[in-house]
Amino acid sequence: MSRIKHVHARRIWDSRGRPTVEVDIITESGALGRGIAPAGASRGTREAIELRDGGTRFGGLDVLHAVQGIQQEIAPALVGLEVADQTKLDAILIALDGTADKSRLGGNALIATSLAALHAAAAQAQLPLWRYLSNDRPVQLPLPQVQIFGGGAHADRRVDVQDFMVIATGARSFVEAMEMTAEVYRHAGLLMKKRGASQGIADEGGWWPAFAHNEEALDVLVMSIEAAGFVPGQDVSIALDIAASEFGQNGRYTLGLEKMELDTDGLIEKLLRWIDKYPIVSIEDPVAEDDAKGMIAFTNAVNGRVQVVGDDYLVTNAKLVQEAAKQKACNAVLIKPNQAGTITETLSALTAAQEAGYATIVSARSGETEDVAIVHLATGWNAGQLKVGSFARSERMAKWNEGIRVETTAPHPQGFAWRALQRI
Ligand code: 2PG
Ligand code: MG
Repeated sequence: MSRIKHVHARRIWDSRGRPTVEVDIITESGALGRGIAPAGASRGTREAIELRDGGTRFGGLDVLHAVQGIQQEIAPALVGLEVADQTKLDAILIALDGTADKSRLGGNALIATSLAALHAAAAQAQLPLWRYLSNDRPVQLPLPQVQIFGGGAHADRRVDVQDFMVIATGARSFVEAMEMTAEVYRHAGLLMKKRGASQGIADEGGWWPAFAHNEEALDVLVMSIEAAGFVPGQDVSIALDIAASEFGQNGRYTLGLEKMELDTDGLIEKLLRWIDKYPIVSIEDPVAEDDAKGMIAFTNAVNGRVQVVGDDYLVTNAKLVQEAAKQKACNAVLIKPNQAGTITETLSALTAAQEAGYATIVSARSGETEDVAIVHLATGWNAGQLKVGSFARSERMAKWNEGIRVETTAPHPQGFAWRALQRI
């Protein structure tokens, strides 16, 4: 147990070269915790609001007001507080901000502070974060979802679907999942080059695909899995983030690549055809965040055959998860700490999901940093799954490598959540 002595905030830079907030919290006995806010590009409208300065500097994205708010308002309120009392600390942050969407002090300021306190508490307890969070319950390393092609808002809408990902469903350890993914990623790159479809790398490290239509990405993904020597659907399966809010609202969806406009039923039919044709095990945001009817219809139509993940639709919000569970919309939730704004609210969304029998996937954002906290949250909270982006660029690899460290350093978690998808 130790009290907070210093709270220090600064502006640093994220993986897109944009400003973001970093907070250091130091306890009276000298333990240090550091939290960094990530940033999304395809954001749900109900997420905690990022406080950005506006104006022309750095495209209006500077965070000096958020940093100032931490120094002038948050720091004085936290100094002297017991660092391990996360619930109280987060309640103070929420009350200080005083808005429903965290727009006054900023969700970015709040999550960086909340995470810094969590790290400081773990450091104070002299435990790795995952172990501190596990509270001595048996927990497992998460099953990774890894992006191979980036599209949507992460690649200038070169393809409509945002994330074409793989899940190493045949892996029996985190290390093995990484080995299998590395081979698929490498072969996908070689195949893209051969087809003249390689245009570099998208925001999360996935190949930037010059494909003629969305299905070509699925075809090449299956070919990459085979070229890597794996059986699609057994060893390695496909997960998609459609991120449909980016190309549809009011029940109308415009697929730019296919020059096609679909209504909700049309989009659902298309996705169901993909599920029949390709080894797909997980689909995120299949319809837009305003399309509750569509989400219920899709979840009902797939009837447990695939994981249906709410991201923009549920924005890491316990109430929205509970409502969705009542309506039978989705059967899984993406958990992004900065959508909620504090660690306590993030954990309540995860708990609400676990109580509803939903699968949970802790996720990074498209704008990331060297911060590896999400790997520890996914493990320590026993989330079952982890989504980080692709298998390139150090802001992504830092997370995968941290998972390898957790798995190979004693004392270990109790194995690897290779059955995570079977819970659906
Ligand atoms: C998502 C994330 C990560 P962003 O939609 O799931 O891929 O993207 O951080 O841009 O919201
Ligand atoms: Mg998403």
